[in-house]
Amino acid sequence: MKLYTTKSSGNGYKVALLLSMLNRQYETVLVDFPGGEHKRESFTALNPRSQVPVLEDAGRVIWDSSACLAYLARKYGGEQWLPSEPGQMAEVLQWVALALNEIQFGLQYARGIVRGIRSGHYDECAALGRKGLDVLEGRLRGNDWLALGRPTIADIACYPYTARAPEGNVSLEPYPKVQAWLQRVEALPGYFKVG
Ligand SMILES: N[C@@H](CCC(=O)N[C@@H](CS)C(=O)NCC(=O)O)C(=O)O
Repeated sequence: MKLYTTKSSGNGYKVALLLSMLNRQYETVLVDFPGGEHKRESFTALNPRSQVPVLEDAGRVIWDSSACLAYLARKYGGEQWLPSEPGQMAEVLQWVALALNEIQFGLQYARGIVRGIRSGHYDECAALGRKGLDVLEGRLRGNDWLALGRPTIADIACYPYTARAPEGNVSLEPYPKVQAWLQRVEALPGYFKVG
């Protein structure tokens, strides 16, 4: 199995985290973003969006972190990380949707603007990110995990850019339940810190 990513990609990190928690062996292929490798045909043949992460497994190519998480969870994780029962699956996917909207276009993009690797309207991104954090905080007031009362790909999908929110000048201080949840994720077997 191969994971195409970069050293600083939080989306790649999601996939690496689940692979580690599932105890799966894989090869990391670092894509040279400054050199424009992701825009070349050799890479766009894998992902027409020119983005990491991309997963290659048994002749199958999967792009987008959420699709990679779903694939790995169902193929290697039994019923734990993404159950097949429709209602339970939907509960998990609601939170994956938050990761792909408020967290990506809010917290991830705010961080990218602060780091100078993305252009855009910082205030709008930060406000959207805080909206996502409000939703997380509300959910975590009565729950240890985002879905089903246990760790699932919902937590893995939301973790990296929530943890990195302060790098985008979005403080986590107003979000004590979110901070406690980050620590619970960090205590899971197979967790590793990036970088
Ligand atoms: N929704 C996508 C977002 C992927 C994404 O934003 N990847 C970034 C790195 S973290 C990237 O490849 N950016 C390069 C670009 O968009 O040109 C996912 O979850 O995989």
